[in-house]
Amino acid sequence: MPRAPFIVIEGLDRSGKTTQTSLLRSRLEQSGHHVALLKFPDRTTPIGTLIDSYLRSQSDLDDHAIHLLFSANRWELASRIESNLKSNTIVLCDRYAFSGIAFSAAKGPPPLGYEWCRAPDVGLPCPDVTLFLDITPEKARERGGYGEERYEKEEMQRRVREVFRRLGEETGGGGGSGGTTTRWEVIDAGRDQETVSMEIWRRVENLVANGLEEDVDRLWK
Ligand code: NYM
Repeated sequence: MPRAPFIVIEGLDRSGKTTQTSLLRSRLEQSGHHVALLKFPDRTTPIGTLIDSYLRSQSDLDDHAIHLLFSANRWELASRIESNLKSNTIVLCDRYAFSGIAFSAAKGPPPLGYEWCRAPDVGLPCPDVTLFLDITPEKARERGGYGEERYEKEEMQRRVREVFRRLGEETGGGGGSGGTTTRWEVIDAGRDQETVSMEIWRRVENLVANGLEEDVDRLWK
């Protein structure tokens, strides 16, 4: 029996990621699929509580320490992702390891280093498709700018976007380190909500209709 696909939606802050994730979930459910919606960071777990406090600047942590907590927060849910997929429940995830690397590697000085940032996430379940919602910092500003949390600054977002671009090239190409083959789809998220959601549907339609025979892959392994 085929398993369900693992779909990740990634993107910059203000890219409409959370809205699009919820629209996609409704559409999948209306088509009769079971869907488990996850969001990283998952602020409800004990590790997530530490992350939440850090993001709101209510606590301070060393850059390495917070990076490892974000990754641990994903590992906490890794087995749930796998068991859902096996029982034919689509896993739809709002942010994943790619955000973890992009935001941490864009920090500094001193820089953490791209390879170091990627290491703790090696071996996590690999998404079958990653939809990257791309938006220019200028367009994001038009949408009302950034909020109050850490990282929500234009210069930082510009650097984050660069790291995402690298991740897409290395991971999506299939020729990247470790040969991981998530299908990496860049979607212009600067357009209106309906156009973006139609495009997302177009890019996942076949995958969800057919399911997958092969086991879940591992990230960067
Ligand atoms: N973020 C998110 C990280 O720095 N590392 C991670 O591993 C993840 C999953 O947290 N600015 C950052 C990106 C966001 C912030 O995300 C909170 P959201 O989607 O606004 O709750």
